Amino acid sequence: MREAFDIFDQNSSGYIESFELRNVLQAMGQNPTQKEIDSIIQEADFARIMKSYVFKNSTEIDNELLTAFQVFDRDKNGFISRQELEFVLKSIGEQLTTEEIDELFRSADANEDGKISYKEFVVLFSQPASAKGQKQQQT
Ligand SMILES: [Ca+2]
Ligand SMILES: [Ca+2]
Repeated sequence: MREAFDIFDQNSSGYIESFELRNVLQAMGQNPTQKEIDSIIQEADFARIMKSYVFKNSTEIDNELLTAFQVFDRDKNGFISRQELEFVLKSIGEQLTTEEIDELFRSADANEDGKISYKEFVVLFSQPASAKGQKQQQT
């Protein structure tokens, strides 16, 4: 969120000013009038601006991740337990050892409370592939 805010807040004033909003909208191919800018500034909160202009695509990604999360969260308590992770991985045919599942679970469970929240799940799947799977294949 902070990063996205900085895209708008080009002079780092901590506020999004109308010329900054205009610059960003123009960079995205929008051509708003000053009146439109003013009314956006006045009426729209920042979250709504971001949602409609910046994160259109990431919202779609979020929906996919949420669907995936719900597949893992079999008892629908809002968290993925170690058992749920293992069950789903095995049911989709992943041949993982107990150690590998432990490792995956630990890397996902950022706050180490023994369960994977949706936030942690998103982080796990948003990581660049290079951050995971760097294990050397020894033959
Ligand atoms: Ca669960
Ligand atoms: Ca956790």
